[in-house]
Amino acid sequence: MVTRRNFLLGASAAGVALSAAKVSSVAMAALPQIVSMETPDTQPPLMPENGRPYNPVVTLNGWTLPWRMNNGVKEFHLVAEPVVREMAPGMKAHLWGYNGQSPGPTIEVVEGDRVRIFVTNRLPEHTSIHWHGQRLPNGMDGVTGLTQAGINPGKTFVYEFEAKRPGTFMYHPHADEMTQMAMGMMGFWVTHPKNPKFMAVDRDFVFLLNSFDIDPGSYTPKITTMLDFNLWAFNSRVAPGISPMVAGQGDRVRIRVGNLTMTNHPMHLHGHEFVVVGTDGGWTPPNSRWPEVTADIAVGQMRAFEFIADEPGDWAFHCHKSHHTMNAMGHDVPTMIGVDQSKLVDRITSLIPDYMSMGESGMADMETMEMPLPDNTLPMMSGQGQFGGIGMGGMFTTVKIREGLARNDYKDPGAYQHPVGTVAYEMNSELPPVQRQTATLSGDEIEFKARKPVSHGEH
Ligand SMILES: [Cu+2]
Repeated sequence: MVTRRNFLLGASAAGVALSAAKVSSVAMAALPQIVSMETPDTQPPLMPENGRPYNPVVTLNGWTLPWRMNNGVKEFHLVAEPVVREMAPGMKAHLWGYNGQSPGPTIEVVEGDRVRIFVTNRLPEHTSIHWHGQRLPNGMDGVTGLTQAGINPGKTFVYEFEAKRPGTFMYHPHADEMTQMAMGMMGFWVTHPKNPKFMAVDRDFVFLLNSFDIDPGSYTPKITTMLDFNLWAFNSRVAPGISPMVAGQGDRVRIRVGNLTMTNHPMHLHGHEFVVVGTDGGWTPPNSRWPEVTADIAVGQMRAFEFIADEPGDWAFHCHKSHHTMNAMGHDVPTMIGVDQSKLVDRITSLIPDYMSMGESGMADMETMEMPLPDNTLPMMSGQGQFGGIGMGGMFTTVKIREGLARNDYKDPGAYQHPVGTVAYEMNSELPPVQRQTATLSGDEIEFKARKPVSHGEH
């Protein structure tokens, strides 16, 4: 893990190395130290040690990039490079990202800051960075060919502009986007308001929605996939690998989400209502907000939700498209509910001994089934809660609300301890007999059997 202290020490150490190695002092002095992250764990908020004060965000399964101050300019160094990202324990993906991870680090600045970003390309092809949603000079907008030349492999470009508008932003390449975004190149950007009291919250979580198509048993995403992705992720992590968002009871919580997938995601919070306080255009005026429990986020959009975490518990927060809460294995599985597969299994297992039938009474058996999976493949619906299998993968995590949490305590408090009498329970009594409509087939009438089409290309 890299701390700000390490970063600053590293920065001064670079100055020492410089005279020893006799590298061009101009070149070395111009480039800030490269700070990299080795773990996909959620890092604690980066408290600003210089510059204007602000209330830092917490990046889900991510971190914030430290900066150095250079004559009043905040200098950051992003390195586009191949990375190995653990998407959940048991599965690593070979992606492209920034500074050791995909997504890259969150960049946090304050309204009015002068920002200089050095972008070094260690990829095998040219790249660029587009600062999605920012007001900036046209030549800093990062569109290869249109506003700048591509950053060739081994080269470093400098972007410089004033962070004018406070709000929620993203960064991503505008060069061979189909490849570079499918490989995981993206990051979050927050411009904090000049007045830290403006819309202050107790906890401010950020993450990007992204998606990958990685065949079971393989490591590298298929970059030509247009819609039929099989790993739906928050910040290149999938359930059960996504950190919980931890909050104290009564905290005002903000969750900022950017969507860099190819489809919309109706994000749904359990147990609370939220309001959308921010969009791509900035903060929404209070009189334009209304309560929601689900808000759709279209492709390329950002949304900021806020709510008072007043109900303790482990509350689900997930995309409401149910195939987005499942992991790889492919979704091209025919619906077999009610189809007797026993004779089929006998016949196939004589050819393929490992064959297993699926889905005769729904897919819930996938939550616990020990399938013979290829290496580096996550079960479709894993994740255990205190009452058993959660049956979710993909875009799923929890908001864990606890009484009396310290203000800066973000560690997983474990499973919620429910007060006595507040958990749904099984009823033990004689049930009235079940009345079912009976089929009245006779003679050569044929029962109609329908099977769902297996393609879901239209998201
Ligand atoms: Cu979704």
